[in-house]
Amino acid sequence: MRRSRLVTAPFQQTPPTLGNQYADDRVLRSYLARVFPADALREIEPSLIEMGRLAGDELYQLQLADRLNEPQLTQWDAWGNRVDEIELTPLWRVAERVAAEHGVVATAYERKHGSLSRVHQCALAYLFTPSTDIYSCPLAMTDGAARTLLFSGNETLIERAVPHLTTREPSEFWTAGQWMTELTGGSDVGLSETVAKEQPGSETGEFRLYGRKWFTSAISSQIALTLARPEDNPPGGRGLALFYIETRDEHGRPHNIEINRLKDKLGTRKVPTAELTLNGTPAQLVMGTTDGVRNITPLLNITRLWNGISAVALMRRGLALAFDYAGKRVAFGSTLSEKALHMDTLAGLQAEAEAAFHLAFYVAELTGRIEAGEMEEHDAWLLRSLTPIMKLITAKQAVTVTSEVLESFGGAGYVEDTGLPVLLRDAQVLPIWEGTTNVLALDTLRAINATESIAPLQSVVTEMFESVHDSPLLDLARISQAALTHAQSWLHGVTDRSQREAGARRFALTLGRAMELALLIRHAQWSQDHEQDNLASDSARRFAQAGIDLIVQHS
Ligand code: MFK
Repeated sequence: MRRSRLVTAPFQQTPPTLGNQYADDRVLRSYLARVFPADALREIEPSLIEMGRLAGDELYQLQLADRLNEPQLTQWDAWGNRVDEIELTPLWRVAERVAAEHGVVATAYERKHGSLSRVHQCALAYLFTPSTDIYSCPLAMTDGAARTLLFSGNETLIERAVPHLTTREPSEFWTAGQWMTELTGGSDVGLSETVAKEQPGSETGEFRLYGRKWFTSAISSQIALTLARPEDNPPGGRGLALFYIETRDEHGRPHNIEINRLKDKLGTRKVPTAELTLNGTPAQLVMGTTDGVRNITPLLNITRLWNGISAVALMRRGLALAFDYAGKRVAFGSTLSEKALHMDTLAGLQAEAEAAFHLAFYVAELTGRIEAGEMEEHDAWLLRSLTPIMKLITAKQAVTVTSEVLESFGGAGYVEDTGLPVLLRDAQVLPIWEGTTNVLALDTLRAINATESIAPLQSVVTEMFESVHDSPLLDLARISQAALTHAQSWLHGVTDRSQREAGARRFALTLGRAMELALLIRHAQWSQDHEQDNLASDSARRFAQAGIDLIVQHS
């Protein structure tokens, strides 16, 4: 007699999935409902629903399938010719088309909704970014280059490049690089060694550039803005000039540019970041023969905004997956979503992400108001001071939150083919490029130094609290205000240069957390009043409990 074998179905874990990334995003939808007039929101919503669908479905599936692909550099062809061709990954090729068609850059320049078009564009970028493996990098620089060229008033270059940078037609779309970093430094750009030699007889500011660029992201771009020192100019940032380069000649070959190698990076591995030698690269002056560092700052400020939007986007993606998984994963007799500690942990991360979201989008609002000429009192000061603060704090939050998200999956979060580890690796670039935390903390001091006071920040925060009437929220408002008062007294009290510098990071982070809390409280009150929703209030409470004031005396 044959013995019957007991057959049990093997355990199978249901993986996390994503829905429509716009429809499922309480924070984004609630925020847009507050800042957009209802008719304008109705107009922009189809674009967000469509981007949310792509991000949660086709692009996400492509991203998972594309995991092992990386850009390839071919330096020589079979016949010994130097070609320096870059082959992008399949996902990036799709991302370029989708970005153009959906106006992920263009929306800000079409300005169909005045200053709020910048917010609309950032919402599209926020949805698009986590499913496209840092294609946000070339888009950020494209946006920054368009902004910088428009600001320069150089009509020849504006006419030549801006229509390409801001088009929705994929075949016409150009992206831009931002080539600043040299071997001498990523932060101290004034040390740049690239030399610019004026072409004899040139009347239109034509130069040839000679030097090495050490960390050039998205080398596949059609144009780049870069810095070089015209011969006989003095050292330092003032002696540099801002140049416009078209990277390929009429045959599609690099324009006297050698791509020495692609960088072997911890993350952002789909981004073709290269070391270059400029060997007589034709370049045109953008605005004057000096002050290159100052003249490129419009680009820096736009890419820093993108950095913040990318930070909140990566946090959102991690949390969307973690919350979904918590409903599917069973351990010790129940789903993780029924476990108080697991959900408490996720709620703490959600609070950080939500606070960061409001600061990043507030800087988008300020950027939009300045671009559209709809400035309110203090806006210019606020934008200059809050851009570095927002960039540095959201980047740090992204690293913390994505690290915790991986942990919330246990071992699966550490295994590459879940598609989870890349979140942390990509987040880790955010505090490094576009100015490290310390460089931006010092930039914050420089921005504030002119007035030696954070009074404009205190006054907008006071204004924000005028609409707050819920008693627990008012208690939280006092925490934000107390942190700002402390920061102001630190600024007045610490006059020693070295002590001030040593405390700059804690000062900037305190301003960032106080501002994030204030924005979260204002929104939470609105959400209580208009949506009868207390979730934002819960996040505000948790965020405040995690600590706002990080300044230690005598630092
Ligand atoms: C996901 C999206 C992310 C996008 C990815 C893009 C990938 C690209 C990869 C990269 O290229 S990363 C490299 C980026 N590099 C940096 O971000 C440089 C970091 N270093 C700094 O930011 C330094 O603070 C800085 C180079 C600006 C200091 O240079 P200097 O030579 O010491 O200049 P200085 O004297 O401080 O500033 C010159 C002028 O610019 C001053 O104005 P004035 O001439 O009127 O006095 C400054 O006030 C002004 N300025 C500096 N930073 C400014 C600014 N103005 C407005 N906004 C700012 N942020």
